[in-house]
Amino acid sequence: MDSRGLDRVRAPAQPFMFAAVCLFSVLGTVCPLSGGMLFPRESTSRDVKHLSGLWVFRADKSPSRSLGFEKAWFKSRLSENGPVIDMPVPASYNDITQDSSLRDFLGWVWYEREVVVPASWIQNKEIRVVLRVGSAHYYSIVWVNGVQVAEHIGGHLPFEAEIGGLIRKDPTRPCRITIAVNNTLTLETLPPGTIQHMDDPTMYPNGYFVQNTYFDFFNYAGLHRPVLLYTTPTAYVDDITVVTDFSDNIGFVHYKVSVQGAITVSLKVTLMNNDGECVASSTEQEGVLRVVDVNLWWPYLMHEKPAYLYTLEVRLTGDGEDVYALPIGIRTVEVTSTQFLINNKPFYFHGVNKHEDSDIRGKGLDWPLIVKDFNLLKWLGANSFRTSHYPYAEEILQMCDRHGIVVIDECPGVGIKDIRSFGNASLTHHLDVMDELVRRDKNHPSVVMWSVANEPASEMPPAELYFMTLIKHTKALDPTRPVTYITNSNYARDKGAPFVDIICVNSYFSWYHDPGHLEVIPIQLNTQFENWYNRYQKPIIQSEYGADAVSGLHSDPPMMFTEEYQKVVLQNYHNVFDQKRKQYVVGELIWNFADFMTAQGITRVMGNKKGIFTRQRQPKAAAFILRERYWSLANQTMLPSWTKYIPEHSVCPHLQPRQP
Ligand code: BDP
Repeated sequence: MDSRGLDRVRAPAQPFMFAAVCLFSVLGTVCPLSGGMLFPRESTSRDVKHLSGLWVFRADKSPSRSLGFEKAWFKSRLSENGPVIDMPVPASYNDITQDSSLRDFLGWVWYEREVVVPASWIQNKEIRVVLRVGSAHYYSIVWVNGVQVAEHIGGHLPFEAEIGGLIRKDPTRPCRITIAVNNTLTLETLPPGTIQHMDDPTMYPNGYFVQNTYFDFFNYAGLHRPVLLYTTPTAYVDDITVVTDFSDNIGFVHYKVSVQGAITVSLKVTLMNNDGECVASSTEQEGVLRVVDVNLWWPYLMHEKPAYLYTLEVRLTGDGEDVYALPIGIRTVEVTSTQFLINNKPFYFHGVNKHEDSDIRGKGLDWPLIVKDFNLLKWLGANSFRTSHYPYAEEILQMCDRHGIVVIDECPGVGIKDIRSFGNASLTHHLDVMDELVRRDKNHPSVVMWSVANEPASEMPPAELYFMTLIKHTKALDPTRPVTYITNSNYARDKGAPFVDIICVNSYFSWYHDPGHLEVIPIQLNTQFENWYNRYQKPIIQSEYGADAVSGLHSDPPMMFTEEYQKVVLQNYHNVFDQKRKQYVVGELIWNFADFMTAQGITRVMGNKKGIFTRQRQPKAAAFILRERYWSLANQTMLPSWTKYIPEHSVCPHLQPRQP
């Protein structure tokens, strides 16, 4: 099958930049990509036009999957060269129809949408019109009125193209946007996968092939996040980088603004508090703003007023004017040999691992689901989550900033199991993805750590150079945040652990090991922690643990797959966490927040059932265990100054405020 470019030869790895750990060198080195990727926001100088809704769609089911390119489907309306169906955007296409061949489709699908562009955008040649795709899984090519404007590899990060010139060429016709998306995964994509051709005619139909993957979630595909058009003046604010710090009651906002299209740059940078009052300002493109009586950004449940956000408004003046307002939080992050510190105070992660996953929508961004999930996180008393196993939508990180939910931001380096995925081409792509991820997420106060991979084969010999390179590169991009990857390998054979700042370990005692034997958990978990700590003297997060439970399945005494068994697994883990968190364990993240869809297989019953909520977000028994625990942890770890807090919906006695 034609994977069109997924196997193309790539340029050699770019030289690494080792930044000195000093804030100004940070600002000088973050993101070697050309151009910024600021989230599109409306302002007095910028319009945003959302293209969410119904698009026209066709999967290219031709044997080679390349009919669309042979017949140039992008040159005219899709409906003119074959049958089309309605397809909502954003959404995965897989679960939208009754057609299993579309659910399990491999290859190119085609989306199209015609847009009427406001006349003012056409007439005013002093504005840029930018087409932005929030994410398209996995490899995509974009045309506007038949002309290719963008190509992007990678399924979880945004990309853009300036299309003003093109749409002005023929202002009388609507602007036709065509996007072809291919979900094929290869040994060099992130995540990796392989295509297996089944050539035995006695067993499989002619031309039969399957996609093999090495990760445990359904490879949903399509236009997963919003597609939109936005405008900027031709002289515009292209990027902003912010690094924050504080001393006593003074906050410091180190910022750098990058401007494009202006001959001379004249700027006004204003920092506003959340009442809209100016607290500091400057006219320099790069500098430090001093904030007296600073309100720090604190995690949820750590402080009376968590998630305090300021607004950094950048106003470019001169021939035209551009205004961009970036929400920022002032906080610091630091790691010692036994602690994770936020604003110099010990922070204990009591949270979850998630997936972007729900009925019908698959991995499509859905506001009701996002808000429901945040309500559940807060109900649970969770203060954090990991974006297992790929970057989540920016809209979700913005919610984290606003609600004080701390994030371990993971790149899609999941399932790196085959030795061929440790080659130069894979590494180069992995470095590129980290560049894109840091460029997009560097200014989120909620993001406190980068995870470069999940459970790679980190005991294989090439893993040492691979992870050393990757982690050093990520630290050079952003020396202000710790970097890790998630391991399930043997502590003594793990090749990348010397380079991480924090050890993140996944383990499934009494599930994948010693199934049914709950009694082994205390000893095995204790041994796990002691081994890792004694060898590396770095703080440890239990980044995954859990057990499948089919909602409504019961057994006492507990048996695997029942709600009781899931509960008891958790309780056994918690007893050990309570001993070790007094020493060097700095977090516990349950696997998983909610049940989620996987490929079909003999160990999965309509998906992975390790959720403490069902896929429809209803609680299993384990959710109540975790809720009690998280609120009790919150009451033990919140700052002493905070004594007035009474949680809403509180029913448990331990939720009462602590006495001074
Ligand atoms: C872990 C993986 C996660 C799986 C989980 C499981 O990191 O993606 O879903 O196992 O098997 O090892 O439930």
